[in-house]
Amino acid sequence: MAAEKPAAPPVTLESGDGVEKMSANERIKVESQGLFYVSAKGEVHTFLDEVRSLDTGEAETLSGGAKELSKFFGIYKQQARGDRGKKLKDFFFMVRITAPGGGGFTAAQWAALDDATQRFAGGTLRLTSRQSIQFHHVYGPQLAPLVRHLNREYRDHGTLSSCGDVNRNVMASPIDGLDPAYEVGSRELSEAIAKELAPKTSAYFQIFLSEDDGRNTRPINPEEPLYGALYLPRKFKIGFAHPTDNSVDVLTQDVGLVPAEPDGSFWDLYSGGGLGLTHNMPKTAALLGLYFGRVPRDQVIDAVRAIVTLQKENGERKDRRQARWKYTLRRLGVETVKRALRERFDIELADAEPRPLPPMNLHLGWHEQRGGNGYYGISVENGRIDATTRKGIRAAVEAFNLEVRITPQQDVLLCKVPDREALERLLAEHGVRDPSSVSILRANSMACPAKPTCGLAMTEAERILPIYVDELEAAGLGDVDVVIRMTGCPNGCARPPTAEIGIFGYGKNDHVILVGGSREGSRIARELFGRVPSEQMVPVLTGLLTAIRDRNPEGLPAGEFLHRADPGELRSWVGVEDV
Ligand code: SRM
Ligand code: SF4
Repeated sequence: MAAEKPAAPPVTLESGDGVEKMSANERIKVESQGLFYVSAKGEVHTFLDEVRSLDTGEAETLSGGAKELSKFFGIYKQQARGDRGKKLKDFFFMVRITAPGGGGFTAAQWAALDDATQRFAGGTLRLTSRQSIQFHHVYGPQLAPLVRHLNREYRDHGTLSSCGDVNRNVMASPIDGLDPAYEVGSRELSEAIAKELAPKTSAYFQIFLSEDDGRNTRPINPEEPLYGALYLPRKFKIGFAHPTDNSVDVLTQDVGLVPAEPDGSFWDLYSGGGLGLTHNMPKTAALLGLYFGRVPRDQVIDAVRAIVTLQKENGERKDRRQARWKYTLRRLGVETVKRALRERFDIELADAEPRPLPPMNLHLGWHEQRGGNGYYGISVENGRIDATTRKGIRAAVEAFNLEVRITPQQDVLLCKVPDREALERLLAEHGVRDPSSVSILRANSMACPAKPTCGLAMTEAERILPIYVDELEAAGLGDVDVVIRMTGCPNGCARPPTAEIGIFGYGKNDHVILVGGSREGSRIARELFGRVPSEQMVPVLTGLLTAIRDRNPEGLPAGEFLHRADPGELRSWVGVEDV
């Protein structure tokens, strides 16, 4: 038998390997001099040159090099996908904003985001699983005007670092500050971290915001004091739970923080979570964060910065599939990393018993709000706000001067509502669906965009899951309280590996089905079926939901029931032995 090939030694900043040994992405970053220049085949031009060509319609889309840099500015090059997923010659962009802690948008900010939808993005507004917003179908000439609009009307640097090899949108439980019982100050921390870890070069300003053409021919300030010229090896994610709410799925984050005291004075620190994997590549895996210990509030930002620094120095820079912190951490060893935090970065990381994780909550309907008002959660299926709901939310936000937050389940919270009845009346007049009329099955479900916009999608997700739910409801299963999450590929954007039933695409027509995640996000679900063709999906889901309802005499939560059930027996109950 042939011996297994030994793993190649990592190529990192620490290993001393030069950029020529690293991946093409690393070369693009370093040659950009702080995201300013695009180099291709010996020729160098500015990113701004490409934006100008889009403005005039001379170019339909960005070049390959610019595409990689554009992510740091919150921009994704996309292409429509037709029947059978074939890429069409219809180029556009997806633009994502940064919204730490799910926004807390003022009425004026929400109006600006809503206006952007109509003016620049073909009417699309998509809430994301990291509490942000994406605009799809942004065509070349609209790209820079959209970014400028968001900066002017929504927030300074409003799309910077929502994508790219940097820290991404920082998540925080959307009820912090609203909940009357506990306030842990996680939204302030998420804002502070977003600011601390945002890229610092002048490129974004020079490319999109400055009108001084004469000064935009070379970078004014290419320096990145924290990241350096190569930025991070990969994306980096941070999230804060609340004492009663783990909707941020805290163990799936690169750094996850759970309040250890009810006032947020101490935090349990977890690190090394991440969900993406590649089919048939066992060295990739969905992994949960590991417990490190407890940190005082005034050192949370220092601890996060220290972990980012360790990832910058030690992360793999040749093989991007091995470049996430979850792999770096396991290669270095938890004890080594903890020691570095304590000794090199002076973090007061105390050994402790972690507090139990709270469950994920949806926050739909009415809730008492700290300070007297109420907040109201509206269910938005897969985060895709249709025109009716969009108009209704806008009318309500403007009529009552509401604050808007986005949940990690892609839903909306309308906050500081002065008059509950008046709000309900106005929303009903506009045809916005009352959350109590949405089945628990549908409200719990979540899917990623997949086709037609995502270039990595293998199968459908956002467009097909509602159809499956229709059929399950029609079969009388809408009351089954189970969390189903579906994605079009194993990257895990709607977090299927921590769901009670997780589904992700495999090849053009098949799906992997995982079962047994927990409401607390404390387990990775296990694979029950490896290849379920689309035609079999409804029978398989019907079988699973029927088993949860009828073969669960103790009334265990769905994830617990599926976790404990014998896989062979579960398959036979589903009535599909082997697909
Ligand atoms: Fe994601 C890439 C959409 C949350 C793991 N994700 C993508 C891209 C940008 C595709 C691409 O690279 O070309 C998708 C855009 C599709 C489109 O047409 O809009 C995309 N990801 C999304 C969103 C919109 C899904 C949603 O249903 O809301 C979420 C946007 C979050 C945000 O606002 O920042 C989104 N992505 C996630 C999550 C969940 C989370 O962060 O809580 C994950 C799993 C957690 C993790 O990171 O491990 C996730 N996305 C990925 C990966 C796999 C990363 C990996 O380690 O392997 C990719 C591909 C990549 O990075 O190479 C990816
Ligand atoms: Fe695209 Fe895959 Fe993410 Fe879905 S999970 S949005 S298909 S990358």
